[in-house]
Order: sequence, then C-alpha cells, then structure tokens
Amino acid sequence: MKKFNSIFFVAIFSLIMVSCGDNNESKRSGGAMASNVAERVYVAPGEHDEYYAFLSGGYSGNLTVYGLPSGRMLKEIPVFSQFPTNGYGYSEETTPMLETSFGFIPWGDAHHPDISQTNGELDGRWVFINENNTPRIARISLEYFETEEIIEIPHSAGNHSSSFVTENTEYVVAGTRFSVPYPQEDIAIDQMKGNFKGPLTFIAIDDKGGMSIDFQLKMPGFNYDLSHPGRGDSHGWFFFTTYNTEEAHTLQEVNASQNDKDFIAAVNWKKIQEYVQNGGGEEIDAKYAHNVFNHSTQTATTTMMDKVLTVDPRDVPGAVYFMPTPKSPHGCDVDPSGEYIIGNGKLSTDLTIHSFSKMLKAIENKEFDGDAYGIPILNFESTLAGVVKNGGLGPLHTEFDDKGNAYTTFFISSEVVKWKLGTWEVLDRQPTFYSVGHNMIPGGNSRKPDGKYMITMNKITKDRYLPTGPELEHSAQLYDISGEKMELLLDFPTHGEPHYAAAIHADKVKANSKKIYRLDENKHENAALNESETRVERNGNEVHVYMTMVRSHFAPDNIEGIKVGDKVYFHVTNLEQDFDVPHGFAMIGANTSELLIMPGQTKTIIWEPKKVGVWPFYCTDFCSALHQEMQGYVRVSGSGSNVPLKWSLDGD
Ligand code: K7E
Ligand code: CUA
Repeated sequence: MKKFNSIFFVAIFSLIMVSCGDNNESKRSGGAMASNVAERVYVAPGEHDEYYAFLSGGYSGNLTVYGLPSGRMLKEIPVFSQFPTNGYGYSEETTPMLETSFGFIPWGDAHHPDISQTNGELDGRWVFINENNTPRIARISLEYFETEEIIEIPHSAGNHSSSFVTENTEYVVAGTRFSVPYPQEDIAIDQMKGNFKGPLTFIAIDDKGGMSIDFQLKMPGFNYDLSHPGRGDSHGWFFFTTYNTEEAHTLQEVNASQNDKDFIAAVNWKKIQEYVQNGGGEEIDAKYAHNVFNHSTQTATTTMMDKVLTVDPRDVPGAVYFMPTPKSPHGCDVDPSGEYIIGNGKLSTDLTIHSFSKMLKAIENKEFDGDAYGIPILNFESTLAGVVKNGGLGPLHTEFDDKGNAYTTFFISSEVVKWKLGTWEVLDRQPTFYSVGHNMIPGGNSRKPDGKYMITMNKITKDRYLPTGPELEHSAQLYDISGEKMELLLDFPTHGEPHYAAAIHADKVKANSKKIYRLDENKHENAALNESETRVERNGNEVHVYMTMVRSHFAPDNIEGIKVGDKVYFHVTNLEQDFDVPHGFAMIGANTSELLIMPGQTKTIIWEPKKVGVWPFYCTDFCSALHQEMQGYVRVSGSGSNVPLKWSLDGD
C-alpha cells in the first residue's frame, strides 16, 4: 500500500509533465485579444510601474525587485549571498553581515519575503525574509533597498515557517522546519521520537526595525512548514502548519504521510508575551550572530549572542492548541478578516478551512480529542468552517483579494483556483505554466489586499522562453483578477527560485527612496571626504590607502613603495553627490570582487600583491566620457626593497 501511494504520486506527476509543452497553439492564437492584453501590461518608456514586487531569490539567497504589471526586474538586493556586482559580502564593510555562529557563510536559501505593517496594512518601511539553510532572518530597508540587519536563529533547522509579520510588526516569526535536539546534542537519530523538538522563534521588532529574539516556544518535534499571523479579531494569534506528526526519521515521503491528519498549531502569542514580560520562561545557552549595518558609519558589525529565553507551551495554559488538518498541509493562510485559517493538505484534493470564532468556542467548551505532548488537540469538526471540494491536485498556497475570494495554487494539476470564502464554491480555474508554488496578490498578507493583479511563481519553465541549455530561469505569470475570471496577461522569467513574494503599491515606497549618501553625514572611520584627506600609511606590512574618486580620476592615482607580502587596504570614497553616479574600483589580482561605490559612500577591499611590477587599477562603471581614463598604477617592489612609500595625483 505504501509503495502504491508513491507510485501513484509519481504517475500523476509525470502525466502533468508530459502535457507541459502542448500550449504553444493557444499562446499564439491571441489576435485582437492579445493586443488588448499587451496594453494592460505595457508600461511606456519612461513611465513607472504601479507596484513594487519583492520576489525571494530562493537558492540565490537574495531578493529581487520587479515592477508590476510590466514584470521588469528593477534590482537584485543581496541579502544572504555574496554579490560581486557591488561587493556585498566581499567589502570589509559588509562581510560582517554574513557572519554566523558557524563562521562566515557566503550563501543562503531565501523563501518568504513579507512587508512590515501598521494596523494590518502594508506600511512600506521594511521587507523581512528568511534563510532556511543556516537559519537567519534579514531586514531590508525600503529607503535604501539594502539589507540592514540579519539575525541568526539558534536551535532552529530549516527556518521555513518564516518570516511572517504581525499586524503592527510587533513580531516576525521564524519556525523550524526540521525537528532537532533542542538544544543540539549528540544522540542516535532513531531516538528522535519524543526527544527532538520544534522551536518556534518570536523576534520582536522595535520602532527603528531593530530585531531581537523575544522568546522561543519549545514545541513538540514535528516539522513546522508555514505560518501566518491572525488579523482583526484573531490578531494576537499565529498559525503554523505541521507535517511529520508521525515523527518519522527516514523515508519521510512514505513514513511522514501515514497520519490521516496533521495539525495547524494555533499560538496565542499575546498570552506568551505577557507570560514572558512577567518573568516567565527559562534562559538557556544559545550562540547566534546578530549583524547590523549602520548607515552612518556605513559599516556592519557582528555581535555574538549567548542566551535565549525558552518557553515550554505547557507552562502557559491556554496559549497553544492543535487543529487537526488533512493531510501533510503545506500552506497556512489567513484571510483578510482574520476569521478563516486555510490549511492545504499536499496529499488531499480538498482544502480545509478552520474558523477562528469556532476555534475560540471549542476552546471555551473544551471540545478536545486528547492531546499531543500535553498540548490540547481540538475536535476537527468543532473548528471546521468548511471544505473546498475537488479544488485540484497538490494544493499549496492561498492568497486573497478584496472581494471575499481566495486563490489557491495546485502544484500537481498546475493551476490556480479561485473560490469563494464562506460558500467554498469553486468559481474559476486557470492553468499555470508550469507547476506553480506560491501565488501572490499585492497586500495579500494583510487586512487590505489589492484585487487587481496576482502573480504565480512556477517551478518548471520548459518551453516558455527561448531555450538556454539545460538550466532555465524560473518563470512567473501575471493575472488580472479584477473580473470574475482570472486572465493571464504576462510571463516573465525570474531569478533563482522565487518561493513567495510580497508587493506594495509604489506610492507607499517611491517617495522615500534615497538618492545618494550625503558626504556630510559620512561617518565611516576610513573615509577621505575630500582630496586633501587622501593619503597612504604603512603600519608594518599593512598599508592603508585613503582614496577618493570623482569624475574622472582617483586620488591618488600613482602609488609606490608597496612590497610583495604587504596587505593593502583600499578605503575608497566616492565624492560625487549626484543621483546615479557610482564609480567602481577593481585591482588586478585582488582575490575578491570589485567595489561599486555609491555617491557619498566609502568602501574597502584588501589586496595582497604577489608579484613585483607596476599594476593598474581602474573604475568599472562607465561613469563619464572620460571613464576609460579613470585609472591608476601601483608599483610593487620586492619584499626587502627600500623604495619609499609615496603617492601622487598629477605629480603632487
Ligand atoms: Cu511552498 Cu518554501 Cu513557501 Cu516554496 S515554499 S513553493
Ligand atoms: Cu568612474 Cu568610470
């Protein structure tokens, strides 16, 4: 029977895969319709898009910014991965951002961006995003479109049910996907059951966006897949899907699919917050990095933390309940009113919708069906609001519009299905190309979604674009959802593997977007704020070059007296104060990336010259008509040489 199940699954999957690629006919039969569609996504040259969309970069570790409806990629923001394009994670100022308790990590796997909220509406201050592999949460500023802060999540493993924001950005949550020993210890894997735990971490956000771990909830050792906050009446609660409630440790595709129902965990975080504020919880050892980029010093710092507060949910009665949900649910989505909590069982064709108000009643009436490790399990029927029957195959994620409709993605049947909240009837279905993961409606995770567009993010690209060898970029699709039927408007390729995305009306962001770093606010400790401050200093075998750049020269542009074996720090300040005039800095043989330096900004790279000679450096960004002249030389002498240190520009 077990075997039958997985063969059946594979069979359906291959059927769908085979049918990918038969759609070229319908694609080309657009005619008058197609030109009308083209107009609806057309953003004329020089015009701006209506929305910013932030798509996770998945295994690129970064966040990509697109305009909607055009689908034009506007920027890639480096977050968890080194980014040679601008030197993030290479420059001395930014390497601390990638420090962890495991040391420097140049890569990450980013899944779920979420935009900060005030009163349940997107406020456009920050984007948060999780890293799965080495559990971390990042905060990206929507003034600078840069990563400002990364906090590591100790005791977590596969930080997946993250990084969703409560309705006043009180907390960002980070839930473990893998259950693990908590805290980590050396025990036999087959001793997992009952011994592993599933910590859920609540990160408090202060007025300036600063992140700090408030508490970790020590949950039973299930896998915590996704989560969403309550809103409206359910504000104060958080909901997490679980799978592998079997606590299987091997061949999970079979062994973690045995139970007819897993759970949605309902967590009353306000209750736990109160408990913690009254001195509840236990401090335990936890080593984790907290990395903060300071825009004034333009430098990131790492603080190693060593304690975290842990809360056993059994010590806070009334704080955590389990709602049975069929069958290995993935997505966990809350509608804009906060009343409905949707769990999509990956192995079910039905969607299960729980009611928040029924849940409260069931708790009051103690309608329990036993408990799991001391946490009450609510009776399934008691919290059930309804079921969407036969939506499709392999339901994953649900988003909402502003008219009481929900939109659920189905991976196996490769479609998105629109259905009505309250009546649970299916209203429309449209194919996706192909095998959709998440979908996203701007404002979807808030009280006020916009009902105009939806994008789907698809795992398989196949024939949608010109072939580019075996490796293809993923693909997104834009649908118009303003009418009764969804209408496919546009395909656009995406970078990495976008899982989730978040989008916001451009008006809430664009006026605040910074244009330059002001030189008079540059507090970088190694800045040279004008050419008279430029210099070269030797300290043993360390040489510090304090350099400036302006169209179209470096100061200094000739340096002599450097020796093989020296460690040369180039501290380079861009003196420009005009929007969009960066300069680059590249040094032959440097074992690092270039620096791309914005107006008013200072950045540092290290060069360890290995060969005697005269070695050039140059500006990498075509910044002016005389960009090609923006260059200089460093003379490198033998390690024992007596050539004096000197530097100059035009002989001075
Ligand atoms: Cu469904 Cu990581 Cu949200 Cu991918 S997850 S799809
Ligand atoms: Cu500066 Cu090119």
